[in-house]
Amino acid sequence: MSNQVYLNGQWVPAPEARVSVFDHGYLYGDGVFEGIRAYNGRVFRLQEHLDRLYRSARAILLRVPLEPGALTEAVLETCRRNRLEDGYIRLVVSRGNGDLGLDPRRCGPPTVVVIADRIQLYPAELYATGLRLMTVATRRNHPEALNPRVKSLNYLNNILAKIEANLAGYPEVLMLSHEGYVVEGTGDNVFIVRGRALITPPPHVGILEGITRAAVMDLARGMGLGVREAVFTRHDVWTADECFLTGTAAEVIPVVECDGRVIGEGTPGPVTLALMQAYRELVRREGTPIHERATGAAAATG
Ligand code: PXG
Repeated sequence: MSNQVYLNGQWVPAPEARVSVFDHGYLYGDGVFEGIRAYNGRVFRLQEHLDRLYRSARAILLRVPLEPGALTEAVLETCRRNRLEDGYIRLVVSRGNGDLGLDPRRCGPPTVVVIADRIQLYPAELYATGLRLMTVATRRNHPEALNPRVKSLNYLNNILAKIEANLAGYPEVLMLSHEGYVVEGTGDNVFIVRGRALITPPPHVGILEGITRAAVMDLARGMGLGVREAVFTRHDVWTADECFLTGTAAEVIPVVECDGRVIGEGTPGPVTLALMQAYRELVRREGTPIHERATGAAAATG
């Protein structure tokens, strides 16, 4: 049976899940999305992902045509119909069908899509050896142009950075803000470690407020580590004790080199390893159950 995709209130087989070429999501990248993980029959931080989707939509004056309860159910039902217990969920809301002009007032109802599928992971050995990164010339969007806090369908900025990564033979890269501060990867947040403290860029400098980032900050505080949001430069990455990236797809992944400079000992450090482990335990413990559990066994939502 082919994958069942939620499209505007109905589930349709993947090959028939089509949107119009007049959809402003297609014509202009006019819309918002979320990438969500399911682990062990539970959707991790579903509420936080939906909250971020509604915030992104609000920022671009896009009305999500479903209430949060109905959208939650659409996500869970898409998982059930695809027998998804572990995998990746893509939620997309675009401006809908319009004409060839830019004016969003000419668009029909927004298009809502939920896809539940397998996940493409980084190779396991990268978690053991750590990533080698470089910084790229393509700057992250200026927050007063397209704010990176909006998880919009317009990822061209990040795709250009990814192309630089591909051309240079790197699996991921670090992007800088227009002012030259380190902000994030193309699809991950960045942390540096100094002693027993984590430092990660603050939202206002122009980052996506990652759900994984927030979870890792909480875990770190629970482990007695310092956690600080502050701007930093490439120099701070090169001279950090440790560095790692966080994201729904990547989880917590060590970084051992940046721009040819070896970070710390050149192997994943103790703080990073502890957080990787704590995060793996967290995702298996928490989440919104995909199936109702008759026993009501203590499955925390979140
Ligand atoms: N920054 C950016 C720019 C992102 O797109 C993150 C940080 C991490 O956020 P979460 O909430 O996932 O912890 C993201 C999310 C991919 C892919 O295929 C990754 C994202 C989005 C779409 C695709 O790697 N990243």
